[in-house]
Amino acid sequence: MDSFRPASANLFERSRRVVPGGVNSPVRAWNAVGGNPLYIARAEGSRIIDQEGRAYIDYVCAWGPLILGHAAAAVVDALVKAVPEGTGFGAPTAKEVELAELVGERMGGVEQVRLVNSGTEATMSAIRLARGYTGRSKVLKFDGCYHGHVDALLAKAGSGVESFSLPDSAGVPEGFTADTLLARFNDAGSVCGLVDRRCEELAAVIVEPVCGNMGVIPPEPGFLEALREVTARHGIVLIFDEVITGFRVARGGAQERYGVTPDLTCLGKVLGGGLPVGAFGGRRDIMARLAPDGPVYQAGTLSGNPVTVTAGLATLRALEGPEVYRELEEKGCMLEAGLREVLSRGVAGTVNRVGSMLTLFLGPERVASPDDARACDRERFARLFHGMLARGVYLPPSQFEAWFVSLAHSEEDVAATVAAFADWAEEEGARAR
Ligand code: HOZ
Repeated sequence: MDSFRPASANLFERSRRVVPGGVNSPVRAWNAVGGNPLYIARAEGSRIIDQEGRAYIDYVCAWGPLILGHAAAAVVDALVKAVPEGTGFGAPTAKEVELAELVGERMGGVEQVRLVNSGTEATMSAIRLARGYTGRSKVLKFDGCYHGHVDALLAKAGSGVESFSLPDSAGVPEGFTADTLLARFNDAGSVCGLVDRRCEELAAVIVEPVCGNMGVIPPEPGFLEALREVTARHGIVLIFDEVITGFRVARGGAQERYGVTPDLTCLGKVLGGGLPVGAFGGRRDIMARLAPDGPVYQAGTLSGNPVTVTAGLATLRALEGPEVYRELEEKGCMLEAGLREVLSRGVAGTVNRVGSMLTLFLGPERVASPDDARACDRERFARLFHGMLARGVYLPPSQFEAWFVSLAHSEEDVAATVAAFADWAEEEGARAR
């Protein structure tokens, strides 16, 4: 029993009796870092507050979508107004049209978009659509890129799969991944060769433009451009999974930041301001293959739910001006600089950052590939996680996840985080001596 957090420990014990592993998504069980997960009572701005009433500076931010921070007034006010008007109709609404227009206006390549309910649904549907559009069956994904728990994409996936060291998942018949080819992220030469050889079978190449589920790994210069060129040359659908990066790393997502336009884009929880939602969209001629206009079936009762769409509209409207992204960049930069300064005092590791998403890797001096990330010191990360928690900072409970800075994080929050890291590093150094 965790005597410091008995309320969370009690809930975890109760939960384990009625919920598999005690959680509704594996990484939340803290298996990668040990101990009992915090049970969150509420959250506000940059802070989550646990069942004991303790507040922590939060860098999970619901795994990315809370760019405005927790319980942002713009989102809460819109929801308070929308909920009494009805929580679901299973019929079209004006708001979903507005949201589709807004997404298209921000991401030039998204001429049409369809809402679904999660990032997993988005990638699953985008792949079916790519196959229906091209009449080909194979899909190429990258080692370490995670696209939700779609059967065909649970091959060498990152995120929770990596934390648990599962190469794959049980329950996925061989045939389901037989059409999935694997390539190395940031290795343009090998992927282009593979695509050239298998082009007649390949329907799609799917990639996280910034790898966010092996920790943050930015694309090397020219990598995304090479994917764009080789897929266009062979009529293969290039899919960007922007579930994490969309509207976070730039107003128009990673495709704007790196200047590479995919054929299809998958979006996730940010479109619902943190509520359950996803979307996929892209070129009109491809999207036209979807039912009811085309032969590729895809549907959902909760798709375009008026409450989630309301939260998404409020979030995107609040992320309007360039100053918003400047501020996110500055805060991310400040956190990176502070962490690096502490590393320079003799802690082995590095920081990868793209805008307001970053990962502190303990061990290697450079992480440019999932293999580099796998070489990290996971035990040390577990000590870091608990050391930071004890100092009031809540990190993702795995070395292989991204940290997210929101607009609600103040400079004082960032400075307190760096001070906590410095303090932990000193304690860790003393422990090693
Ligand atoms: N693997 C997800 C983040 N990359 C975790 C989602 C969750 O537990 O909510």
